[in-house]
Amino acid sequence: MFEISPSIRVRRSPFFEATVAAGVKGFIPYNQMLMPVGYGDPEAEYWRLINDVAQWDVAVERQIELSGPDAGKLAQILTPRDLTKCVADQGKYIALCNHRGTIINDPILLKLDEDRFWLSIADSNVLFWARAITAERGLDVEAFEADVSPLAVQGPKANDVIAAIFGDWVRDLKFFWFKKVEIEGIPLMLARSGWSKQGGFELYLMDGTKGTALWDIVREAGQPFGIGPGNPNLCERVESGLLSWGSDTDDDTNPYEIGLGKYIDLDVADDVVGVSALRDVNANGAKRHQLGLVLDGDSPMKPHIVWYDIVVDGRKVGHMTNGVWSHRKKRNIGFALVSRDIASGDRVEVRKNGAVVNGTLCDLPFL
Ligand code: THG
Repeated sequence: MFEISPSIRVRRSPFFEATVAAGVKGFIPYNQMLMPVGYGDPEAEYWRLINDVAQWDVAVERQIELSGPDAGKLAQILTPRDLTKCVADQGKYIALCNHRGTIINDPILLKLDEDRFWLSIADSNVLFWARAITAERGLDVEAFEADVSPLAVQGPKANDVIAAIFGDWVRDLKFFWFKKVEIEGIPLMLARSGWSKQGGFELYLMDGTKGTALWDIVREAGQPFGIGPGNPNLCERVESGLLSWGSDTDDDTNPYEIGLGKYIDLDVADDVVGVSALRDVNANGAKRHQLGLVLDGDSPMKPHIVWYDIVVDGRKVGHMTNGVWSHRKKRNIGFALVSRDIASGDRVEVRKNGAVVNGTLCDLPFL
């Protein structure tokens, strides 16, 4: 076995000690931090998310703050999603694209005020990008990393847990909206959000010294509802069709290929990074599209660590970008990123480490 050597290069989450105390069994690197990936019983953790409620350390979704008179202008330049109707206390799922229209991150944007935003980022360096664009465009904005760390509470009983802590008003919080709250002196931004389709909240901890205290408050409040530790759940997110940037995307993926076209507004101003490339893609049609894939057979597959080739009639047509045994569909399922001429319903071959497995393409989500 290997171990991760302690180092400043691999930053620990404010919830690190609490996850160790909860029995975390492994981590993956994400945004140069450690993200917990399991507590020893993956299937129990899955069913807890589906039937009850789980708490996840997702501090790796770092917060890049944009602050200053041009912060709103910068936010709009960074994304081809129209932000004119986004108001304070509201969040939006956005794509960040480069000048070629390639998606380089898919953060949640939180609008704190007219001149203050957070980008809650996926696994790539948005701080460098935001600072570069700020300088190139001569904007009056500071971009920096805020001391803010999300703790997700996900599952059908998340409403009950969060209401037990903060009161019943939380049940009316709208999706991606958030509110500043405090519990036992711990400052938080409470948002209805999270990377599952089972419902829930994210508690954005605004004081990195209080991670264990917050973790324990949630754990205590969650006891009557069967709460337990978990992490962003591969099986649930694949069943639900949620994108993992950097796993399901490559260096040439644009938002239209992966079902994010609905978050692209082509009539944003011409100075929005990537919009002119995206207008071309939209006019000419994307080369690839993302579909679901159900493999034949009923023995659970191993986790995916490379993209598998997808072949039709001897022709390579794309890749299977993830794969997992679905506990609800009782089949191995995954996402396919394939040529546009390949459609839902088509039979395909997946080439896995020399072996061939057949499967059928379908629409997403699976459930
Ligand atoms: N939490 C926080 N930040 C994050 C993530 C997170 N940043 C990176 C990454 N995860 C962002 N990815 C997603 C992807 C999808 C959704 C949320 C975060 C999501 N999508 C809904 C859907 O697809 O149905 C609705 C989106 C909409 O229509 O507006 O919720 O997990 N803090």
